[in-house]
Amino acid sequence: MTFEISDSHVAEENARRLPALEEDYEQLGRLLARRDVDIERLTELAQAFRVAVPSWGVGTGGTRFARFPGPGEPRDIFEKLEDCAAMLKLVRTTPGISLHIPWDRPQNPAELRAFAQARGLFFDSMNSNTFQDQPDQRHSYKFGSLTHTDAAVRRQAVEHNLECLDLGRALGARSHTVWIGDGGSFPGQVHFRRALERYLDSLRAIYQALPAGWRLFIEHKLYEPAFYSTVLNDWGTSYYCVRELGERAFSLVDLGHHAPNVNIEMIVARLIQLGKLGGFHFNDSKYGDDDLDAGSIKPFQLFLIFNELVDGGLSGVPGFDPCYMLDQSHNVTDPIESLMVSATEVQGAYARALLVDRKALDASQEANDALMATQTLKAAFRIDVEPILAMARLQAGGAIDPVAAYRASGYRARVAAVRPAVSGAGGGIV
Ligand code: RM4
Ligand code: MN
Ligand code: MN
Repeated sequence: MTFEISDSHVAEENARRLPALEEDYEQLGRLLARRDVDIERLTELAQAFRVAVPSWGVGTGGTRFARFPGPGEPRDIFEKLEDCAAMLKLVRTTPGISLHIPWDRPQNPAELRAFAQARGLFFDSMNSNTFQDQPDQRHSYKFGSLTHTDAAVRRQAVEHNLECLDLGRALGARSHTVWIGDGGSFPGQVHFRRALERYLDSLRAIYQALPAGWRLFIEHKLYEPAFYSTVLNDWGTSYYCVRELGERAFSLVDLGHHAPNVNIEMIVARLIQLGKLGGFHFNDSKYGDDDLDAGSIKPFQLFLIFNELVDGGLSGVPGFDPCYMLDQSHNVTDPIESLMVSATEVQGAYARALLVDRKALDASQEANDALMATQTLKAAFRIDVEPILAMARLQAGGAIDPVAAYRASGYRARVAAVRPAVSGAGGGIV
């Protein structure tokens, strides 16, 4: 493998940073011991954390306004997997890949599966795309796909999802994620109730074809590309739909798909309580579905979400097994760097949520002590868990400082030399 970041490079990089890490880890260990927390145990839990990488996240960056291809961008799914392997080598938490079809449709799924396996990667979730027209497509999705008024268009959109299931089966995937752009841009354009009925009809056909052991995730979004109304607009509608569909259907929460200021951690708690939280698309945003790096704008919100997840996990809610995935688009950064930083941000939010003194929090809640309750959360949020994450990576064979090790490896320059610039490769536009 020409582009591999070698073990010796990682070891060399780590050797320089090890003394400082050991010092910081020891100091943090003492601080945590005073709170009755065993740092080794926390490191083990952080090490077991996993978050999947989106195949569309390593491709060409850009916004809907323009694309600015960077050097050495992957030209096909194999090169995307090479980039994912580089990431995995350094952060150790990202073996799972979410695959977008048709952007990354493999000609030969068995070959792609073997290629991934050889690099320690596997396919996690399949993602359908009926929000864009493809060149060879018979019916247009301009006025909708799974909810279109014309049964032939709906059928075509269902067929596409069935193809994703077939491909996913061959690739060894274990879930399917459906996000549609269907909705209306003008009042009156779409009959709200009939559109939702059509959505459910189409989803039922997809659900019935779900391979054994798979889960179906549906992703709500309040607006865009439809600007007035969307068919699957919020978590409540999503919850209704997954309940109608059956026990293998779950709601997926994309952090960018809510109105500004919506209390997402509370939505997470609701879905946990109702047994229908399927998973996440992590990203961050200031205004809309900005697809910025996880934890880059609202790290406290990310922590509060993980606070609910850890709490849900501890209370043994049946069927609680959320699937963590990143869903980002990178406009001004190297996608590999952004995805590595995002993976560690998410892992860090998890580690900090594990540090919440739950007994103290419960007691404050029962006693209506608002100040101490919120201080209990803040006390965990304020702890810098970086030494724990770095130690977890080191022990798993990764890099103490993934971005520094990546930059020093010269990976980007090496791939740029053999991957001539292409414009418009791979999705990430919505
Ligand atoms: C959408 C949504 C989907 C993702 C596409 C690329 O806004 O978040 O999850 O598949 O973007
Ligand atoms: Mn998403
Ligand atoms: Mn999105």
